[in-house]
Amino acid sequence: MMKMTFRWYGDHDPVTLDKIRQIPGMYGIVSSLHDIPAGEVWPEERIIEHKNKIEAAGLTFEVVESVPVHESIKIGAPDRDQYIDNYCTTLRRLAKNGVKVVCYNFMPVFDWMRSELNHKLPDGSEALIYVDEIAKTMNPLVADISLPAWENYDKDELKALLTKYQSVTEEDLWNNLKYFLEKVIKVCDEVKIKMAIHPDDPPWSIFGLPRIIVDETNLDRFLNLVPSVNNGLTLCSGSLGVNPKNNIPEMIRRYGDRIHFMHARNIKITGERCFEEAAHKSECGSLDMYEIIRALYDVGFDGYIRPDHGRMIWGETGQAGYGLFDRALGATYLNGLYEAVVKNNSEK
Ligand code: CS2
Ligand code: MN
Repeated sequence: MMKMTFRWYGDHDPVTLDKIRQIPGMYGIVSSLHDIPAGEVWPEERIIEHKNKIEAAGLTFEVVESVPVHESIKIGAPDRDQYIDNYCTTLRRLAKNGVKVVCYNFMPVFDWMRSELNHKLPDGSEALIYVDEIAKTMNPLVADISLPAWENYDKDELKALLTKYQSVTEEDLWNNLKYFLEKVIKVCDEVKIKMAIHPDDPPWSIFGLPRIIVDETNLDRFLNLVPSVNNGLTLCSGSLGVNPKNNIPEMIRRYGDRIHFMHARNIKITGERCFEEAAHKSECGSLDMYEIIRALYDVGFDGYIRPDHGRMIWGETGQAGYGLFDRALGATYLNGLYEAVVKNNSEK
């Protein structure tokens, strides 16, 4: 049985726990301690406080998205061991307090990237879009751009960081990821935490920085870096799916029990390296959401799933991609597909 979850950004999130609990079929919350800088150990009392708040709303706290990876680890800098130790300490504390899955990513400097955050669609809703031509002209060192998933670096810090990356190749990034995983997965095997890497979004290089978690060839390579089941995936349909060569249902069938967390969202490919974030329903975008849910059912997926970015609808304002309404519609739609697939199979 898959477990439906919803991302919550903490006390400052206008989408409150009280609202989230009213979405039918909601099992739990996916969350993080966003004020703690990457690389620092999470204080145990903060973890407990977070868990208690979520449980008081009748929800579970079994998935963290994300424990961010310090840039020194990705760069392979001499101080990385300290940050890896800190990461492991956080994992131990999370496991002790009931967390089962930890989502993270290995994208240099920037998390997900879009060229426009509130693009008006014909129906009046607003969506995040990506147009490669425009993205290529954006320069985070000059322009005043910052996206919700980005760390808040000032321009000097950013410049220093990008300079450090100048000599980091894709192969270096692979080596640094392996080095990180070899230490971290050992701890996960001991404390029973499943690590779930989030694919790069979009799955190609941006701002000249290497990106490696992008397609099937590289996901195969990733899973072989450390063969433990605890070295697994967050399969984000929207991130991988903007490359038409990535067949999401096929990937689900291929990776099966290495998928611990599913981000299910639709996207509409509008050109070469161009896409819009569509409503979740299959006919609204380029992905067949029914086939995605059917593949999850067929591989016996019993992990966590969440709707991913939503559009802004019904006049809602708030954090781009993370309003209540469209994501709630998404959760309900995914639950509906799942119920249909389950019933279809039990009638046979
Ligand atoms: C998320 C990512 O908002 C999103 O699209 O899917 O920001 C995700 O949380 C991180 O990449 C995971 O580390
Ligand atoms: Mn995602």
